[in-house]
Amino acid sequence: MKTRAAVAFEAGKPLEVVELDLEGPKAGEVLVEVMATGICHTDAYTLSGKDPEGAFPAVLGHEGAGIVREVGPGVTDVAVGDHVIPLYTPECRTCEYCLNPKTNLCQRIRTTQGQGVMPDGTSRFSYKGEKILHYMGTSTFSNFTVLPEISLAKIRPDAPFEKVCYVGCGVTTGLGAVMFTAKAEPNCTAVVFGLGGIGLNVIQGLKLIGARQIVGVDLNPGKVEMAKRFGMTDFVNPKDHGENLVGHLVELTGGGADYSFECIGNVNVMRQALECCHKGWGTSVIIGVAPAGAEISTRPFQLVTGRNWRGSAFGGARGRTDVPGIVDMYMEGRIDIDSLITDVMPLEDINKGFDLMHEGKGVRSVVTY
Ligand code: NAD
Ligand code: DAO
Ligand code: ZN
Repeated sequence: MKTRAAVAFEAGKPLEVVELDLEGPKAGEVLVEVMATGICHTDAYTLSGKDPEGAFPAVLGHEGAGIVREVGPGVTDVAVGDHVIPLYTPECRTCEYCLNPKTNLCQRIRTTQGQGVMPDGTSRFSYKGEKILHYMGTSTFSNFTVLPEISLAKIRPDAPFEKVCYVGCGVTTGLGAVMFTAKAEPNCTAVVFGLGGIGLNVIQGLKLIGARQIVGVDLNPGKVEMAKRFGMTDFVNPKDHGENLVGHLVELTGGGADYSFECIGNVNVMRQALECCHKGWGTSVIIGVAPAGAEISTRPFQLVTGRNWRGSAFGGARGRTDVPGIVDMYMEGRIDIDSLITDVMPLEDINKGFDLMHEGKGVRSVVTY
């Protein structure tokens, strides 16, 4: 079949909207009509050419929602007509990782997904006879895409695609870092570094679990209003505190935060996030993706004296198990997604969505097909 797609032909160049050839699903695979997709920093990072795993030409996009249109042989867990969210972190439920409750990093298709191909080692996309690669196992910048069955979360049919696509990455990453990775408790104190599309979802996760104090840290005071609306209790601009930012945060939280979250991808901030945690028990969760090759540092005594450093991918969520519940939370009005989707555009304008992100305008742009 044919599908309209925004293709990354080369690193550092705008996406080109073209018509691709798409082969149907093979064994264990599913054809999905993508109805909406968010544009995330990770797509921009890969497009920039800085992602060591980035390969071209490829169909990027990993934050989508859509409808199952065809299933390949042996597919049992989804059926034609089901509404689904593609998962860049799959959940096979049988690999060593899925069987270990300490991780969500299913490894069933890790190697081929990283190479931009389906589990059988081939791509379903092509253009004028040349192979086009998949991306993160999802490729949601195509109106139709093929995914392994284990990379799909089935969701309720009344959820609006142009909102719940954001659950495919940003919402789950933020809420999950609080609920699944940190397992933060009611009445805790927390510091959130970076009040963008991820940090705001961390804040709403903290509010949801009943955190007592939620301190937001950002260089941009323009982020304050939205962050307050989501539950931030105190705002700190690093520019106002120079070298004493950590000391100020420790004082503000009465001895250090129970939890901190780095939602930027800056290794210097990661250090501040660890060091503003409470001696004896404070846990800092790294969510931001730092540039390739960057390294973190601190004095080991920070850890000897009881602070903990953690990392979180996709919020520690197991996609097929946890994502439907997060969609339910939105539909029940327990979390806000609408305010975070600040621009909606057709596929033809997808490069404008990337421009808005680079300019720091809005929170999330969504493409509807
Ligand atoms: P964003 O650009 O929307 O937000 C970043 C915020 O940080 C901005 O408000 C900016 O003003 C602020 N900021 C920048 N430098 C700062 C500094 N030195 N001190 C304080 N504030 C500063 O980005 P986002 O979409 O929220 O993504 C955040 C990070 O999370 C990115 O690195 C992204 O790649 C990563 N991410 C990780 C996962 C995961 O599973 N771990 C998933 C999605 C995204
Ligand atoms: O090595 O098992 C693995 C997969 C790691 C994927 C982690 C992805 C999280 C960070 C990227 C942000 C995605 C938008
Ligand atoms: Zn698995």
